[in-house]
Amino acid sequence: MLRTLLLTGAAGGIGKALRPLLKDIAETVVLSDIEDITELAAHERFHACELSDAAAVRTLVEGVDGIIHLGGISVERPFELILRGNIVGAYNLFEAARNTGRPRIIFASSNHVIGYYRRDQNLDNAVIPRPDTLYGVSKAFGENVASYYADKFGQECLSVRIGSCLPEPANPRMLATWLAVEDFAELCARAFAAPRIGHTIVYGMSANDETWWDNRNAAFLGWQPKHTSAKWRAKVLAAAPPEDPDSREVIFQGGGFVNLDHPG
Ligand code: NAI
Ligand code: 15L
Repeated sequence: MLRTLLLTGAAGGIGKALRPLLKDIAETVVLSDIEDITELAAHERFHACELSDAAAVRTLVEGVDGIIHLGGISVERPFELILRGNIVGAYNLFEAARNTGRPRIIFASSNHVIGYYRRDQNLDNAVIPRPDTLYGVSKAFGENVASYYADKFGQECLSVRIGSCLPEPANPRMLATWLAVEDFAELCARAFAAPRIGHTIVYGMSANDETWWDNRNAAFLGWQPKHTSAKWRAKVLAAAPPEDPDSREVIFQGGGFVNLDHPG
């Protein structure tokens, strides 16, 4: 059990769903975001912080024993926003951790780091990135910062290439990419409890019937997802229009992100 866990991006979709599950991981959870969070459980407190403000991030990180870093831009946006939230933000967080006792970090990376691989390719965690968006590029930057800080300073980190962490899969693609928040919480618990993680990359998906991803190189974590998208299969397929197998969003792992306009 950690004494104090920091959760950035706590006002977002995953943050809200994850909060109740964190009381099994830490005695106190510090919630952080640029949006205010006013309703707090007994074990939670709130600390507003803009991730691009290095001094503020340093103060935020001081004294915590572990970090789940969800904060930042979570979809494709103009570069200035991505630069602030995901690139400067990730750098500030790792720099603050390095200078304040090196609390272990779980970094919310994304499947959009590898979105330009095809769905008929099975990927392990050693493949080179093929980002599908500037957003994916920024997540690859975060993974690289994590790798550098692990090698140079011994700052440990689990980069989780999250698939689709929503209450339930919303389209046929998500039958492969869906991650139950309970499985994510269990992964975080394993990462904090493991004797050593260095910098490890893991794909964040539940025990779905289809998958394009192979987590064998991270098997030492002992993470075995318990949930599956299979229970929504019939509902998802009934609601979805027929898929065109020749469309780019069906060919590539990143789905609709590969069709987004470049925001330049
Ligand atoms: P979200 O967009 O709902 O939440 C992100 C939170 O970060 C928001 O509450 C926002 O206010 C905060 N934030 C944004 N810019 C900030 C800044 N400059 N300083 C401080 N806080 C800032 O995203 P969601 O869905 O909860 O995802 C959480 C993380 O997981 C994100 O980093 C996202 O990229 C990643 N992820 C999520 C996936 C999903 O399926 N939901 C899939 C892959 C990755
Ligand atoms: C992500 O990285 C996004 O944050 C989220 O909004 C989903 O679209 C997810 O990937 C996905 O690929 O389904």
